[in-house]
Amino acid sequence: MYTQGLDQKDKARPAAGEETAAQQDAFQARVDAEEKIEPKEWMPAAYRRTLVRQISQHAHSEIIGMQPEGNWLTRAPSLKRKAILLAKVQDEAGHGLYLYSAAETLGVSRDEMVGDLLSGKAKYSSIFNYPTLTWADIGAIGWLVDGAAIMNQIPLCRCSYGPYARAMVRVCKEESFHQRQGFELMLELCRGTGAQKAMAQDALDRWWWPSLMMFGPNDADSKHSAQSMAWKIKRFSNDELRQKFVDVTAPQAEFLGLRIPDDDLAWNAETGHYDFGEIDWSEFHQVLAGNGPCNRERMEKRRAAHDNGAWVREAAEAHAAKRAARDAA
Ligand code: BYC
Repeated sequence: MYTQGLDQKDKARPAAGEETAAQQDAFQARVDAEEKIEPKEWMPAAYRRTLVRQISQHAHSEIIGMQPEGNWLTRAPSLKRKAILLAKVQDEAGHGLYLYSAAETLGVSRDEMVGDLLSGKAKYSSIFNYPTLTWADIGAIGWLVDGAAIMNQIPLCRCSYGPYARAMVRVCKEESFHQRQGFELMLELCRGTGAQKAMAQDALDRWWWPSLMMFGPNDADSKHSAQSMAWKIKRFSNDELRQKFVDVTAPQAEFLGLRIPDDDLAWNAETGHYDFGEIDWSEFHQVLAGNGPCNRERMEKRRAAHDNGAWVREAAEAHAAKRAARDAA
């Protein structure tokens, strides 16, 4: 439905060199007036490219993000936990699909986007290159990873590009359920035996820093932020969102009786925020370069799933062609 009519080459799409200053000014005025930009309306080529990059990477993250949690589906400790985890992993698949659809409204095909992921050209979130070693990791992912995702995604509900903003409304509702199930799982472990609490602490120790990296490089090193904020794709900078996440999460860790693995973490009454330690950016860059603990495994699995699903895509196309022929007759 999003892509209706996009198969006709749309006149509103300029080549970068053809854009006039007047067009760009008029576009910026619309953005400044908080108007939503819709698929067939004029937009600068760079705005379109930025959105395709961000939305497709976001979609890929949702799809690759099913793997670390999927790892525990057959080993969940009870039927209730299994049902909850299954629902969550299915939600992530749904998010990926809304996001691919939102990106398609910009004139890029699903095949192109998936091709870029499979060839290694397109990124996905660094966080999904870490392993899920124990059941507590499922709690830590819900609490921290979905918690960080919501912090980043709530402002995206006000993104200037209509289809992305609208997709985010539903995604955020589901993510907040995910975050709460993760926190509740951690709470149950923390109120359980000593061994269960130790497992929860170990998961926090391993997921804390990678969760902070989800927000991207520091503002000074974020090459896209200034332009994305001017276009109101991003509403807050990477560092602002990271700080909000730390401020919300530190008291939750205290409530759980867990220690965040950062000696520099301390409440600062003067700023009204928590101070926290320096992120190991060399680790972040290694993960982005494909050298994280699970990058290769994640991509191998995704490629295999894509190949194994070829017959489904072929069958769907054959079915669509048959229906189209029947309708035409
Ligand atoms: N990992 O200039 P910057 C989820 C890249 S899924 C990998 O600050 P920008 C969930 C960045 O792409 C969570 N790459 O960029 C699913 C850029 O490289 P390129 C995913 C990263 O775009 C299942 C370069 O570094 N959420 O919620 O202004 C289970 C410079 O960065 C990362 C989204 O995708 C990273 N962490 O800001 C549970 C949200 N950080 O493209 C949960 C939408 C940065 O030039 N995306 N890079 O080669 C965004 O909000 C923004 O794209 C970011 C980065 C804040 C992530």
